[in-house]
Amino acid sequence: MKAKHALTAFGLGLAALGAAPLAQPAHAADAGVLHIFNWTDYTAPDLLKKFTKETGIKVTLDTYDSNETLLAKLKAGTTGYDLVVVSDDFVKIFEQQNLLVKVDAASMPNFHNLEPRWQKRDWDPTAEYTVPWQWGTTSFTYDTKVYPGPVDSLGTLFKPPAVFKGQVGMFGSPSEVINLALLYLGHPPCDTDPSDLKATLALLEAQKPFVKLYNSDGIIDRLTSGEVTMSEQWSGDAMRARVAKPTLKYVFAKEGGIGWMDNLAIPKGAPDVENAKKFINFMMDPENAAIESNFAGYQNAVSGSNKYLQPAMAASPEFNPPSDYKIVFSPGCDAKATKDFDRIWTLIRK
Ligand code: N2P
Repeated sequence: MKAKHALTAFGLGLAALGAAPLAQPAHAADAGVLHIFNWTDYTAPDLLKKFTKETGIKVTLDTYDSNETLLAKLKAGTTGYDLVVVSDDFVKIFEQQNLLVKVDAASMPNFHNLEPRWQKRDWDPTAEYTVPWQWGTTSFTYDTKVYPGPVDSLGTLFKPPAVFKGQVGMFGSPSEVINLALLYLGHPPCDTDPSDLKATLALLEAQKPFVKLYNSDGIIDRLTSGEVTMSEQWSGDAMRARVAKPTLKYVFAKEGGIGWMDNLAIPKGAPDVENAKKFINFMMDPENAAIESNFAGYQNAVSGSNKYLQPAMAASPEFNPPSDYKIVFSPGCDAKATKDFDRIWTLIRK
């Protein structure tokens, strides 16, 4: 899935393409333009405006809903994008499939601003291909007006009370739905044990009558409009939804939640690697990292950014998981687990 964003409100988007004929492939002729492909609802407009102001480089933005969608898109061939955002558990997969350009972030002027714990990340220990974008957790949100709770378990999402029949939103990606289901059942992410997977399939099959849709796009709107009353969700989006509709509550379940860090990377075939590197360096500036956190509601990895955070966001429960909350990062599924997950996904979605 890809959503084209009309950024013309602040002078970007298609206007950036100038007089380029519409039929022109990719973006080879767009000197002075940076083409970003990022997750849905995840790029602060002010950040792009500031980047353009400081560098003269115009920016276009398209979005996707999952790592799987991005992977399929890049595998299909050159996309014309200069920058993409890949989650920790998919970085190795993209690397192994030869889809990324080396960025050698450690040699960039702002690299020293990264918090030491994020300079060497398991999925890219020498920052050869990526730098951190944002990190957060995955759990779910429900409307306390519809169901007063209390809720302390992922069981409310996977075995919902009757009031949620046909009311639940789940993400649209196999890795994010199945790994959360595995966590609920007490199994590790990317599990390939046949009996664990059988139980996971049974759980998701039984949940289906409660599920209105599987779609990672547009969740904030669906929760605030009441189109769904419970949804799998990422923490920052949960905060934004709750600010708009205070009866919504993001759950820190006793089973834990999935942790993730998304990372900036340059896809092979990027028309303008130098512009992409400029943006990567720009993102390791504390003020810029904070602009993004303030928009999206997620933690960043840049030291010194805290003083620029909006106090209400920085103090929000979604931004500050309880200290005893179990946050499980997925190691990244191997080919066998990916195949098993795809099989389960096909059965659930049919
Ligand atoms: C926020 C997107 C979060 C992506 N709208 C989680 N990997």
